[in-house]
Order: sequence, then C-alpha cells, then structure tokens
Amino acid sequence: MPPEYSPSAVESKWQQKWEAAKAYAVNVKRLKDPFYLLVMFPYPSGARLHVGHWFQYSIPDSYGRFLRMRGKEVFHPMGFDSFGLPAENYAIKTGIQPAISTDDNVKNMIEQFKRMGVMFDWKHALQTSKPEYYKWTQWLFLQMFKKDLAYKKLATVNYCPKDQTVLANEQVHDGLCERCGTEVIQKPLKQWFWKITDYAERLLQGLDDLDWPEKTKLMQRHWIGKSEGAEVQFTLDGFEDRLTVFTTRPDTLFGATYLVLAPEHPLVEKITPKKHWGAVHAYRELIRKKTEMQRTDLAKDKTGIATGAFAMHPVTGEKMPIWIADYVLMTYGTGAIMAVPGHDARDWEFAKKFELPIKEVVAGGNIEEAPFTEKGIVVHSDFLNGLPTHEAKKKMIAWLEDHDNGRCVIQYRLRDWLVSRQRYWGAPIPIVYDPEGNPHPVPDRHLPWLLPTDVEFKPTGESPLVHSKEFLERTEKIFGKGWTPEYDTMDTFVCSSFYHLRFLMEGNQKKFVDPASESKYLPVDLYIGGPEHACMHLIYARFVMMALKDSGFVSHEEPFKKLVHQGLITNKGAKMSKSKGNVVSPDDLVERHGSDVFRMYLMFMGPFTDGGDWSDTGIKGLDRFVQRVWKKFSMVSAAKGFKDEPKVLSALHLAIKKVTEHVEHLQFNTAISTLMEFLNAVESTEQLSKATVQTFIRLLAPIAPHLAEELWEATAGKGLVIDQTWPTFDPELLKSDTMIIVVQINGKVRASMEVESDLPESAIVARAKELENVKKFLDGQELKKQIYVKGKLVSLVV
Ligand code: ANZ
Repeated sequence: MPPEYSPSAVESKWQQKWEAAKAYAVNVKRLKDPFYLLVMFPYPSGARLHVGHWFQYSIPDSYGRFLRMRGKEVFHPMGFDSFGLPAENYAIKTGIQPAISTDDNVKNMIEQFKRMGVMFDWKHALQTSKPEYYKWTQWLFLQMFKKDLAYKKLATVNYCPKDQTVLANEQVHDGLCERCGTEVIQKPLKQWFWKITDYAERLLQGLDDLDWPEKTKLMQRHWIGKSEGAEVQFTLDGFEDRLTVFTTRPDTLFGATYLVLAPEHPLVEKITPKKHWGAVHAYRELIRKKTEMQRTDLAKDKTGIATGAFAMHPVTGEKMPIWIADYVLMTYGTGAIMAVPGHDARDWEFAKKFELPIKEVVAGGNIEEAPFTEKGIVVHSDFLNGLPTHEAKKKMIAWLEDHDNGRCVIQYRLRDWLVSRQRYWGAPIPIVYDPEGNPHPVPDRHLPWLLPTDVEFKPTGESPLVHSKEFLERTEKIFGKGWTPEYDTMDTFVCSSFYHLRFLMEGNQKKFVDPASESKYLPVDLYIGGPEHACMHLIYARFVMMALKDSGFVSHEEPFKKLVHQGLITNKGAKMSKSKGNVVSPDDLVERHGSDVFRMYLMFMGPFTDGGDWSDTGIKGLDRFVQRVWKKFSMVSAAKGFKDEPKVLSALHLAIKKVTEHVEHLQFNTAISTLMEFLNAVESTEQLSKATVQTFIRLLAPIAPHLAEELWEATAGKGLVIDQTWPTFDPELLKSDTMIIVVQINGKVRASMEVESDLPESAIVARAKELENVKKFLDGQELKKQIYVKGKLVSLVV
C-alpha cells in the first residue's frame, strides 16, 4: 500500500519543479491564437492574501489549467494595483515611505501566490506605482490632453475642515468625515477632468454586443443614463433673461405649476428680491455641506425655499413662483426644472409639503392621493388634449421649436471623470505651468515624471507634493524660472484603465503597446472580477480603449469581451473586511491542509459566481478525499493487457463528460462531486488499468494541480500532467450500465425489467420467469421454447 500523501512536501516539490521547467512561461510574441484570461489585479494592502483573494485567484487558475489542457494557448498574467490611499494613510501614521511598505507587501503576496501554485509567469508582473509603469499612466494623460479630452475646471469636492483634506465620496459617512467625525463641506477646487461624456453614446451602444452579466450592463446603462427630452424656456418676470429647464416630459408642460432652481444656480442671486435674500442665502449655506448622494436620496424629507421671483409659462403666460431646493442638482440638465407635481414623485411630495398647486394633465390616476407617473392620455392641455404621452411629447417639442421657446435634447447622466487627487501616493499629473499659470504638457522625453520623495505627509489641505523642494527645483531647472509643476496626482482608476494592454509588453519602455500583440490578444477573452467595479473601473477601461482606438494606438474598441463576477465569500453572512475584523487568514489552513485541499474547499463552497459563507468545519472531508484518491490512483494494475470492467469504463466516461461540462461553466463544486462519485464507484474495484487511472488524474489536474502531478509521476506518466491533453469521452461507453428487457409470452408483451448489462443470459431468463406477471402465465403450463435476443427481449412460448 502506498504511504500517506503529505501535501506540504509534495506541493513545494512541484512548485520548484514547475519553476525549474519554466512550465508556465509565456512568450507573448510567440503565441498564435492566445486565450487571454485576466483576473482583476489586487491592491497590495498591508494584510496578506485573504480567503477572498484565494477564492478569486485560485479558481480562475484552475480554469486556465483546464483551457490549457484543452489545447488553448493561455495567457494569464498577474500584477499589483499599488498606488492608492491605504498606503498613503499608513505613511501618514508611521512616516514610512509608501514605496517601501508597498514593495514589502508585493513581495509577500508573490510568495503567497507561489504557494497557491498558480500558473502566473511572473516576468509579466507589473506594479502600477513603479516609474516604469506610471510613465505610461502619464503618457496616457498626455494623449488625452493632446486630444482635448483632458481639461481643468472648477469643481466642488468633499472637504474636511478639521483634517484639511479632500475626501473621496466613500470617505464621507452621513455627511461626516470618516476619520474625525467633522461635518464635511463642499469646496470648489480647480480639478482635472477626462471627457468621458464625449463617449457616452458609444459606451452605451457597445454594451449590446458584450457577453457580460445582464445586471452589470444594466448598471452601466443606468450610470450613463441617456434620456431624451427637451429644454424649455421660461421668461423671467421683470428680467430680460430667460430661464431654461430640462425635462424628459414636455408632454406635461401644462401641468407645470412652479419652477425650481438648484441652490447654486447662477440666476439665484440676480432674481431673488432683497427682502428674501437673507433666508435664501441661509438655505444655500445649509445645502453647501451636503453631498449629491444626500441631496438626491429619495427617502429624505424635501426641503426648499421660495425666492420671491416669478416666471411666465411659455404657452399660457401664467405666472409661476420660482423656488430653490436641494433635490435639483446644478450638475444635471440645466440645473433648473419645471415642477409637475401631478406626475412626478419628487415634485408631488414637495408641492404637498409647501402647499403648491397640483394639476392633472395625464388621465389615469388620482393625483390628490399620489402622483400619476405612468404614460397615458393627455388632458387639460389645450392643443395636446386626447394625445397619448409619446405623441404629445413630439407635438409639444415641435410647438416649442416653432415659437423659439425650446428644443429637443438628449441628456446623459454620465459626468466627466474627475482624475485629479490632492494626494501623495499616485502618478503625478505630467503638466507644468508657465509663470502666467498656463498649463503645458511635460514632454515625453521627461517621462516618467517622477514622484518626489522629499515630502511631508501631514495633511494640510493642499496636495502633499506642494512640500517637495526637489519637485519645484526640477521644474524650474527644466522649464525656467517661475514655472511650477502640477501638484495633484492621478486617481488610481487611471492606473487600472489600461493595464490589460501593458501586460503584453513585459515592461518595454519604448512603446505603450505593440500593435501586433494588441490585435491578437485583445479583447480579453475572459475577464473576472468583483461586481463592485461595474460603474467605475469597467466603464473607465472601456472609455480609455475607445479613446486609444481613435488615436490609432489600438485596433479594438472594447477591452473585455466576456466578463464574469466571482461571488462573495462572507463570514457569518457579513463581507470579510479588515474594518469588520472578520477576515480569515488562509495561511494557517494552507499550512495544515495544503494548497490543493484549500483550493478544493473554496471550490466546494458553491458555484464560483455565487460565493458562499465561510466555515472551516468541512475541510477535513477534503483531506480524506485526497488520501483516498492517493491510495486508489497512485498505483495501476501490473497485469499486462489488463482491461477494466465495462462498468468502470462507463463510470469513467460519464465522469469525463460531467467534469468537462461543469468546469466549462466554472462550476467546480459539482466537478469535484463528480470526481468523488467516480472514486466511490471504483474504490472497491481491486485493480484499475493505467489508462483509466491516468484519465482520472488528468481530470483532477486543474482542480488539485500538485496532487495530480504527484500521481502522474507515481503512475509513470511522461512529462508533466499539466502538459497532457484533456480527456474526451466516448458516447458509446456512456450508455448506462443497465438495460431494459421486454418479456413476451406467446408473442405478447407481458412485462419488462431492468437488469445489469453484464448479467449472463441464463440469469436474465431466470429473472424474467420470476416476474409476477410472467409467473401468472407460466403457472401450470409447459414451457415449449425460450429465446433471448441480446439486450432486448426474452420470448417464452407455452
Ligand atoms: C418635468 C417632469 C414631469 C419631469 C414629469 C419628470 C416627470 P431623467 O429621466 O432621470 O433624466 N430634472 C431635470 N433636471 C434636474 C436636475 N438638475 N436635478 C434634479 N432633477 C432634474 O430625469 C429628468 C427629469 O428630472 C426631468 O423631467 C426633470 O423633471 C428632472 F411628469 O421635468 B422632469
């Protein structure tokens, strides 16, 4: 009997062998028809790889192994998204340069990945915080600048007056600073933007052809938020100016009873009469502290105040009051609305609260009780009466255009991408300012435009780079006295918007991407990552690809053809996260059970796209499975020409069929169950042929790569098991190992029975005679003849 299987010794042995044999080396230029398998790269946080990482990376690795055995040329690179806030906050706390702590973390994570036994070829690894990478982040900025897709403008940002720092939306909780609890205010700052809005329509259209989860596509569509509507102009009472509102429901114009401006609207100061100014000003101050998220929260109580100004209805000439309210945003449409309380929920609530008139202009509801927001037939609307909503829209727009009172417009919710951050740990924006303050691009030959290291980390409200003496001196030395560098750095989402292209370049510093490789490898065949990136990373990467295509650097429009989201691993129902203190460390478990068992355990928790709730109680079951597999499949029958029983063969071919189908759909949980079923089916069989044993080992190879190599070696397999081809099944052998036999008496069918396929003729006939319905006819009769037609029929004549 073979000795016990010892994972720790075996796993490190194969990791070394793989490395020595360069088993996973990939030469990008040499692959002919590559399969690009990409998993979103991790952020190298202080903690080591956690259970969620293991789930996210080990299972796709198994899928890559499967593809490789099926003859695909798999390219499956890995890197680190290493710029960002946590490292900077750590630096603020400890005074240790993020460059140093990040490198340590990356080193640790690579070690862990190696213990996982993944097939990454580390020569393709990239780290976004390294100058050789961020040179290209900066290069991309310059391409955007050249194409007028990067511009600077005043924007309001979240600002904590106590910490004196700008905050990301995620760092503001209930209007308070996450770190110190101070009330966050909105502060105008000059910021760099990328014009993603130029691509809104293409981003929307492109979604149709992508093999992505429907829910994710829906989220992007909603994020882009296309709406077709109209701009309508209202004449202001007592002023020359006209007020323009944006509406998606011009058909309800006759139901508009008041107008609402965003509190920041530039007309507010002009039109508000003196005696109202004090209250209006106080309300504006109150709103300044709120984020957009808080302002548009549908559940919140509506607030607002009348300005005391009026405007005239464009058709009826009626006088309508003008209000300001925080539910109207300056950043959408024209920052002003016509309120139709009868047919819009927010307006209805507002009108109810402030006792403003509510008019019915679409029939079908009871607007005293609730707003009627459905389509319907227009009423109380002069020349629109009797028309259905969609026709009334067209007619109203035509009227407005004829009377020079408005026009048809298409509006997108999507905003330009704010890419500047008042942060240290990011790629410096490659812009310098002349003494007059005009921006100029840093010429390519000065890239990478290095992130200075002589920086004070303490937050002061300014970008930390302001404190670098070297940065300013460098700028003046190159560009001249009085020139200053841009002190902001780039959003880390810029770094990850093109990494799929840089993976093809092995760090090449001369070219952004090689066109031949790009056209061969892109779009990524399968992209795997969390659903939380639906509207940020996944939309930015698409936009950048489109912009690069327009500049001729790439040939494809879309970066990711097929997308799959892994499920979430929870702990007692809650997402594992450092802040919740419920993170499970995989290291001890891997130490105790081995990487293969741990990987299989994660697979066994449920389908890859579902994830599951963590519990380590069942892991012993997989330990036992591994030992049983080792015992059963590390030896083959020594007898020459040994043939397996038919039932073994049919079980094997059924296993091939099922494992293949399950793995194709990333359903490793059921693939493992199938392997277990096969083991159960053959465990008591004394001997197995070499062919059968090695077929099983090949089925096991993607799922338990180390164990499979060890078994392959033990059974005298040639080369590495990962270099073998994936088994195929013989449909003939799938036929179930029982058969249905019909029993006839004197030519009439009297019964049928299921018997084992390998049952001998005599036993089949004997069993037929024992059947209730047959016995009845045979009783007391003389049996004249009995015929057995193989696999079909027993015929008895009496
Ligand atoms: C009148 C109206 C009547 C509206 C009605 C809706 C229903 P979507 O579809 O999401 O694009 N709106 C316009 N600009 C706004 C702003 N800056 N802040 C807040 N709300 C704004 O939304 C368009 C609708 O949202 C517009 O159509 C407008 O209200 C409102 F029965 O105009 B509607």
